[in-house]
Amino acid sequence: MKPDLFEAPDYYNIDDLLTEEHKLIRDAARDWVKRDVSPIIEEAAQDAKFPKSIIPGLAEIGAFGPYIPEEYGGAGLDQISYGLIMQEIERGDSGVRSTASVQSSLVMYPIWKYGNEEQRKKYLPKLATGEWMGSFGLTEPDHGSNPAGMVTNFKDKGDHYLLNGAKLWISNSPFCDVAVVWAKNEEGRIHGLVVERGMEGFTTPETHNKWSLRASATGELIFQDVKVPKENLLPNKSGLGAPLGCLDSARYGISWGVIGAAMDCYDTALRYAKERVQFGKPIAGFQLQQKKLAEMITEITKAQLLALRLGQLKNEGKATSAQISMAKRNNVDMALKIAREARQILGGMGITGEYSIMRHMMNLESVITYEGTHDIHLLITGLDITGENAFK
Ligand code: TGC
Ligand code: FAD
Repeated sequence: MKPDLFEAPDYYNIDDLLTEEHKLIRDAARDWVKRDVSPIIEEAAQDAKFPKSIIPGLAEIGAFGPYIPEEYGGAGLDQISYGLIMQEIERGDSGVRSTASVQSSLVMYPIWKYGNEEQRKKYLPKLATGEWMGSFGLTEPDHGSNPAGMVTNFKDKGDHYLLNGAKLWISNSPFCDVAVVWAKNEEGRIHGLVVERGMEGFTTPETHNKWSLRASATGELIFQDVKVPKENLLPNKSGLGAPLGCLDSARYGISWGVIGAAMDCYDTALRYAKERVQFGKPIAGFQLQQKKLAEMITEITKAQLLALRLGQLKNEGKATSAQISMAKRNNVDMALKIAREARQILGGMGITGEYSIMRHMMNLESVITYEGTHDIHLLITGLDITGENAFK
């Protein structure tokens, strides 16, 4: 892969709207990605292996629990800092950002918000350092967009719960130490349980042959009569709103993250267009290529402003789930379209691993599907503005 020459576009001087702390945190993450992710990520993706060597670095830049209070090992940062860290990591690779999203928003967040003090103290510090890695089991083979239909269930056996079922498409599953699993009790009410590796009957087979998110490990969580201690149930929230609350936090992070992938594609395509000569001049001098590049920077700028405003609302505790859906949907779509256009600017070179664009493009095909598909987020906006439910 070519050396990482990334220069971040900031067409509307958005840096002026950030605090010095935001910029320091962002720049530290940016430097780390350049130093520790860019040199290894293409090979990891080609080999379809999550590069575990980067786990300590992710912890060091605050990517595990950026907004979790420091008393539990988190970085105690605000929501804009969280977004900026996700942006920088996904500039490197969406699969690496996935690992951080899952650890922070889908594992640490529910333990922090829905767990008791003992659970917080037991799990959060180790998750913050990356000593333990987590996964989040909501999706099932027959229940993806409609998690309310889940069949994974647990029964009260007096001194423990007995858990049965299977989760599919689970990021980090093959190597997770703990899994936050959503399952129904005997009354059909959804609860979160922390399942630990080593519990008898709990297995995590890897899903192979993905063309997308190849540097992220994806797999199943299978529960066959797993005895889960009663103290592993998250006591402070139940019902579908509990996992969906975690998704709000992760979807918010994605709305920033994908800006990073888009910026990398744009920056690569702009540099290439200025250097690549055809018909006697750089291809950047042809109107057709300028149209692509001009539209890319316009869309990136709009997405940056959307994410920043959403971050301000999140900091004030005012962001609605529907606002988060709009940003996730818009920004992922923006990034995927930019990746496709940028790849064309590189011609044949665009399909090779010499450049990051094709990898971003393939990754974003997952990002537009997970955490609620492009369609589901449109229906969430539709319901919010009309009051009419078009899901069912
Ligand atoms: P519905 O009746 O609308 O809601 C049930 C209860 O949940 C509440 N609620 C929310 N709470 C918090 N945040 C949200 N975003 C919420 N949306 C709804 C709602 O108020 C209600 O509460 P209550 O107290 O009245 O019971 O539920 P529904 O069954 O009609 O479904 C709605 C729908 C379709 C929007 C929802 O099921 C959905 O979002 N589906 C998409 C599923 C999804 O996003 N799965 C993601 C799995 S995890 C993942 O992909 C990780 S990838 C990670 C990575 O690698 O980065
Ligand atoms: P379906 O729900 O079967 O949808 C198929 C198509 O039908 C989609 O186009 C969808 O938009 C459309 N559709 C569905 N319902 C409607 C409707 N009402 N109206 C109109 N169209 C509709 N899940 C986890 O729990 N944890 C994870 O860590 C995790 N990581 C993932 C990692 C990867 C790489 C991938 C690909 C997925 C991951 N997922 C995870 C699962 C992900 O959240 C689901 O794939 C996603 O929610 C969609 O579910 P599905 O794949 O079953 O598709």
